[in-house]
Amino acid sequence: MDDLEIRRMKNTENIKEIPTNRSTNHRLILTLWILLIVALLIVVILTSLLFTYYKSLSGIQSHLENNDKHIREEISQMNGSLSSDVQSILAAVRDLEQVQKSNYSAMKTTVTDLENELLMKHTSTYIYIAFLYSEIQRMLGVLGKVTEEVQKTKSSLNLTCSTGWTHYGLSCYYVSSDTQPWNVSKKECEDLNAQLVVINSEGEMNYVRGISQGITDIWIGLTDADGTWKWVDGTPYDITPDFWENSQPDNWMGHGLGGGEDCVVSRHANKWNDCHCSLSCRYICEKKIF
Ligand code: MBG
Ligand code: CA
Repeated sequence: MDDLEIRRMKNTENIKEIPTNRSTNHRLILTLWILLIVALLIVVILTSLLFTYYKSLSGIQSHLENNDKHIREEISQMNGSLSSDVQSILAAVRDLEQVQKSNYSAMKTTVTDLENELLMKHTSTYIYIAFLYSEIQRMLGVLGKVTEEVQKTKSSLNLTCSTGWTHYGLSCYYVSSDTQPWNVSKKECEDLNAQLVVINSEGEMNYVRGISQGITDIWIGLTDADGTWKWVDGTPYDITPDFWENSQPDNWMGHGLGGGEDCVVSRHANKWNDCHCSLSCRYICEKKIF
């Protein structure tokens, strides 16, 4: 290839290069425009976002401010009512203190009164006990003297029972060793300046039980020969206790001795039975000391 040809070729290439550069410039400018528009769009979007955010922030701020205001108002109201509550509580406490003070003073007065009353009662009780004690001492002295006198009188009156007789209360008692019908027994006692025993009390009956141990039937001074029960010394039957066996007295006639049963025995040193007066039994005489 010669030089000329080479030059031609180069020119041809240069002629081709010129339109290519122009298109590249166009493309560059277009790209720049696009970038500019995109940048503008981004700016617009960001601005609107910022604006929206700012709007919502101001809404929140105003809401918070409202809340704050509301809370402040409530706190102020609460402060007001709290202070009035505290005032009324303080007033109530003061009232209570007052009431307590007056109650305490009333109680103190009552306690003092009670103490005084108790003291007075104690003192009077003590005085009364001392008086009773001295009275008892005096009466014991009198009793000692009376006992002494009784002993003297007893020995001067010779209150002992004769031999063969035993003593209970103000009487002497004799338990016969022989057996007799009731009428004879009555007469035997009278001959001894005594009478068939008259039982005036449970104590005396117990004494009779004691001295008639082991004896089946022993006559006592009770009869209804004239139709009603009578003690031999005239003591009314209805003022003395009785000690009848079960189903007695029965005025039994089955004995075949004629009539019923009009005279009384103490049986087995325990209870009474009416028997036919003709039966022979041991008997108890009683002699009054006075
Ligand atoms: C007897 C009595 C008698 C009469 C009889 C009646 C078993 O006792 O001694 O007096 O009462 O009983 O059955
Ligand atoms: Ca009988």
